[in-house]
Order: sequence, then C-alpha cells, then structure tokens
Amino acid sequence: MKYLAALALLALPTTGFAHDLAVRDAYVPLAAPGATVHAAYMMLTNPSAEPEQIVSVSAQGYAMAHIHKSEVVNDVATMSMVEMIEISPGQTVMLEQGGLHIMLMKPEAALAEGDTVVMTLEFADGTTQLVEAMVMPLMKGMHGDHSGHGS
Ligand SMILES: [Cu+2]
Repeated sequence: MKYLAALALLALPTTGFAHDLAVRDAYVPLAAPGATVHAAYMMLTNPSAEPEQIVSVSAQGYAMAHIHKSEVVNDVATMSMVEMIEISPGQTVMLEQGGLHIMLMKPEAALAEGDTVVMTLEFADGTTQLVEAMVMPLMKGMHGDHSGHGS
C-alpha cells in the first residue's frame, strides 16, 4: 500500500517542479506610444525529459496575450493564432520577428526603454512559469532600420 500511495503522489500536479523552461533574450521591442499591440520575443529551451506544451499566455499590464505565428503564404504576410507551443526535450524554440511570437494586446501604458513586461506562460497541465521581458529597441540584425534611434 505504501508503494501505491507514492505513485499517487507522483501523479499529482506539482508547481515549480514540472516546468522550468530556460528563457533567454526575452524582450519586447519598443513600440510607438499609440500602438495597441506589442510583441514579445524570446528563446525557449526545454531542459527536461518531457515535452512541454504552452497553451496560453497572459501579461501584466495588458488586456490579453495570444500566441501568434507570422508567415508568408503565397507572398502574403499573414499572422495566425497558435493553439499551443510544444517544445520537445532538449529542443529550443525561437519566438522571433517573422515567426512565432507573443502578441500583447491593449497595453495599459506606453512602453519605455528599460521597462520590464511580466508574462505568465501556462502549460497544458495548468502549471505556470513567469517570464520577464525587457523593453528595448528592436535587436540588431532583426530589422533593416534601427539606425534612427541613436539617442
Ligand atoms: Cu501577432
């Protein structure tokens, strides 16, 4: 019976154990003050032995957040909702301009460089992970025109 009880415990959802994605370079590009949507980009790596499934995202200071994917289909740039980001064990997924990204809708305030945007990733089993993204000008090499913001 002891053995069975231990198995039952293992099956319980645990917080802060199951999901610990490595997050790198999380940032929100500086947007014009009137922008009604912002984007968040980052690099997510799954160091665990189990696949991770991100099913929703929310962000402090925004009415809502969606997972989006930009792609060019027949020479037309499109953006669509993504139900889930699945990351295999050991895999790294890039959220980047022109690809997967988190769309932050209806900001309560304009962005300022150096601000932090706090997002909550929710996984398929209901557990969550906080991610902090820095607000900064669009990264070098990701966009043709970043030269006008020297000061
Ligand atoms: Cu989008």
